[in-house]
Amino acid sequence: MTKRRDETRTTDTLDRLRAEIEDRNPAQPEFLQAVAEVLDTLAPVLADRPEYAEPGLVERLCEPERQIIFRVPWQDDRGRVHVNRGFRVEFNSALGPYKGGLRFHPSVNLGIVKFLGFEQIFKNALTGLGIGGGKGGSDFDPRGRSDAEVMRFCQSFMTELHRHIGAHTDVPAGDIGVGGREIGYLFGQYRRITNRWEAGVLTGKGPGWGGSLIRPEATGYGNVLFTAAMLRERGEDLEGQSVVVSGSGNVAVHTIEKLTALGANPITCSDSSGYVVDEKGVDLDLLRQVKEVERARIGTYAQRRGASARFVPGGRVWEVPADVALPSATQNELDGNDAAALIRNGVKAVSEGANMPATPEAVQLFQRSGVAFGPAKAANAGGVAVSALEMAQNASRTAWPAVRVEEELARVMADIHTTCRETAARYGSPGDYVTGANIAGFERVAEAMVAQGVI
Ligand code: NDP
Ligand code: 2IT
Repeated sequence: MTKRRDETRTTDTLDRLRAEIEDRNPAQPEFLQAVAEVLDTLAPVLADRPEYAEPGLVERLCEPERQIIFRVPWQDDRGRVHVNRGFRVEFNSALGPYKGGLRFHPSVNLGIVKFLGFEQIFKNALTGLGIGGGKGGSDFDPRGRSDAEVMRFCQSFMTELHRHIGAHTDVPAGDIGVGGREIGYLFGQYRRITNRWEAGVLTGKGPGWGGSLIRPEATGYGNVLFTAAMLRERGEDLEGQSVVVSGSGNVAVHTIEKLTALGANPITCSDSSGYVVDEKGVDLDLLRQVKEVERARIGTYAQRRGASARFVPGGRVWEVPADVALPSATQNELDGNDAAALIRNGVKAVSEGANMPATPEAVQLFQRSGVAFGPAKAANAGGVAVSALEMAQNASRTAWPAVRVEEELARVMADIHTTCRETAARYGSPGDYVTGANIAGFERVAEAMVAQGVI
């Protein structure tokens, strides 16, 4: 009874706080969405642990420690000057150096970077590997740019960013539009400016110069392992299940690879031009040739694949019936209508490879319909977990074999799955991975923030 009263009181406090945050951060809908999704689940833990409900703790958690915005001028191949905007939001370092990727996409703005940095705090806490939360990027559009243009952009971006980062301060990595090529150019410029071979300043490096094996694979592999763990709780496994995957970048490709290895049948992939459905299962070699080697559009896959594949311009993969759905492209790519279509078609599990791909309405529909739902903070934490393992290898000047990294990744994902389940059950929401992930991540950060005082 008292507990319920405490919970009502904390819910009122959280509602007030949410209104204040909305006032203070206008025109940042994605950030406000990410904050609301977390605050909506914290009432039970704040009622249970009064020290975390102390005035100011949640407010501090929702305000970045530091936000850096800078000009990024660069010249294209014809000598024309372009001016982009660069961002790094250093959100929370209670558990370790700021850690999180860089996104290069025309849609990037401060609100997007803040939403991603906020998510990263909880995700990184869930890994248990001692990393704080941050994110960065630019509204630069790499599409159609030559390697030389991308290199000049990365060099200009790092010319400013270098003064803010470091192996013990802030460690960026990749995200949308930033993969091995970009990390290479960024690392080269950092090394040149600082005259330091400081491998631990960036993760996602090439395996010959400080990168960890399995880092490129880790996010997609991790999400598939998390999905398999959710299915196991229901007495099922992935073998023979049909899977709709969105996206065709780093996360999607390695999701498809692991699904195939485990005997599942990934039947779709997509990009912003539309999607491909391939009845025989996506041909990974062809997909990589089209997207990674040629950097072409996804329709090219269907043109070359033959009768089993069809390109649907402008469509969304969620209209294709499947047992499992793994959104792996971008935020808010799966809305209430998409969720309803998936549920109508009998989907059993949905797990977020991308960050915040399902809208709040979609998440609610899945949960109400008894679909197993893996939230991004837990399900896609494999990427940043292996980034932390890359930092460990760099610090000890060693390189682990792929099997060791894969074993560690599997251990971390299993641990996150168990932690989310146990936490959800402890707070009265058994099977609710959203509540489990938010509260478990929050507890770890809150404990460190309380111990370290008001800073
Ligand atoms: P990539 O750049 O490799 O691939 C992104 C894919 O998503 C492309 O197919 C792209 O299509 C599509 N996409 C991007 N933006 C949009 C958009 N606005 N509308 C429609 N499609 C879009 O990125 P990643 O695979 O690395 O990242 C995918 C998601 O996974 C992101 O949400 C990212 O934050 C998240 N993530 C990534 C991790 C990593 O380790 N890389 C770790 C954890 C999460 P197009 O080329 O047409 O734009
Ligand atoms: O969203 C993410 O977790 C990432 N883009 C990976 C971050 C990292 O530092 O590896």
